Amino acid sequence: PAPRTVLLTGAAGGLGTLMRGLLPAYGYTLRLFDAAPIEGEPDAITADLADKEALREAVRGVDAVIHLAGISLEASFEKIVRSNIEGTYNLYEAARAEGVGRIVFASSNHAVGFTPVPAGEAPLIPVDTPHRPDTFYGLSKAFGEDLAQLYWDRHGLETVSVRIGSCFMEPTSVRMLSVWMSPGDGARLFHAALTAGDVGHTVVYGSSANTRLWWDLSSARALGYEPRDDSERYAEKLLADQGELDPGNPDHAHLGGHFCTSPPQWPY
Ligand code: NAI
Ligand code: 15L
Repeated sequence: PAPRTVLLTGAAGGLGTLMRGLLPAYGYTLRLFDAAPIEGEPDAITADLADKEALREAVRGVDAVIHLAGISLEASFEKIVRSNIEGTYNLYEAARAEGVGRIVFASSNHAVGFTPVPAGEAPLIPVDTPHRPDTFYGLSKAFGEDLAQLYWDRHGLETVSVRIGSCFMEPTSVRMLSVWMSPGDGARLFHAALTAGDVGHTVVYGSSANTRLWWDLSSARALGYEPRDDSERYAEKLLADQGELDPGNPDHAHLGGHFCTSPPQWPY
């Protein structure tokens, strides 16, 4: 049966807020979880991923989890370990113990961020390209993908790991012309990840059908994902402002962009 009640961790964040707006139209009832309180949502669970009891209660009775909570930029190794590595482990343990069948894990392009941008006619980057994290942040996403594989092989808990590109209202850089995922396509992809049959542990890239795409969307399409957007409609203005990417510029040479050279820091 299709999942109906879904725990959304990281519900107070940017992507969580977008998905709170879009996913109910697909028929989901969302249970919200975040360390930060969410205005206007008195039923949201305000707790940290370190709180194992709160996580057990949060996952009890849900059909699936969309796991967005965590540090979403670079931070000290200690902070990343606490929120993204131990936090994701705590979520998986709670889900296993409560018999939850599936998790959709917000991985990131930064798990493979040091992969060179495909030049010219070179093939798109496949999902089985080796992990090449560009930060401790990207390393924690590589860990999350491996944790998901372990929980599938060992415990039969399914995961779709979505290596999200950049999911914001609009692309704001020339790099984002390649990696942008529109919020509408994000909701379409999460819905496909929740409803596809027998996913085991499947890794997909999360982006729209961009003209300048760098990676292969076929594993996402195999889940039933049909992206409708293409960043190309923003290209003229962004290219006029910023110019084409320069492969000789280290900020432009890899999938992870400036995360490879001067990663933006988590502010807390
Ligand atoms: P965000 O930083 O806006 O939201 C993250 C949320 O997680 C925040 O509300 C924060 O309070 C919560 N959080 C952090 N540590 C926590 C902890 N220990 N316990 C409980 N809650 C905690 O990030 P955004 O952009 O919404 O991203 C959501 C997820 O998707 C993150 O895991 C991020 O790494 C991933 N992602 C997002 C991309 C994007 O384009 N927005 C791209 C690639 C991955
Ligand atoms: C990410 O993983 C970040 O969470 C998000 O804020 C963006 O920076 C995105 O990657 C990106 O690569 O643009």
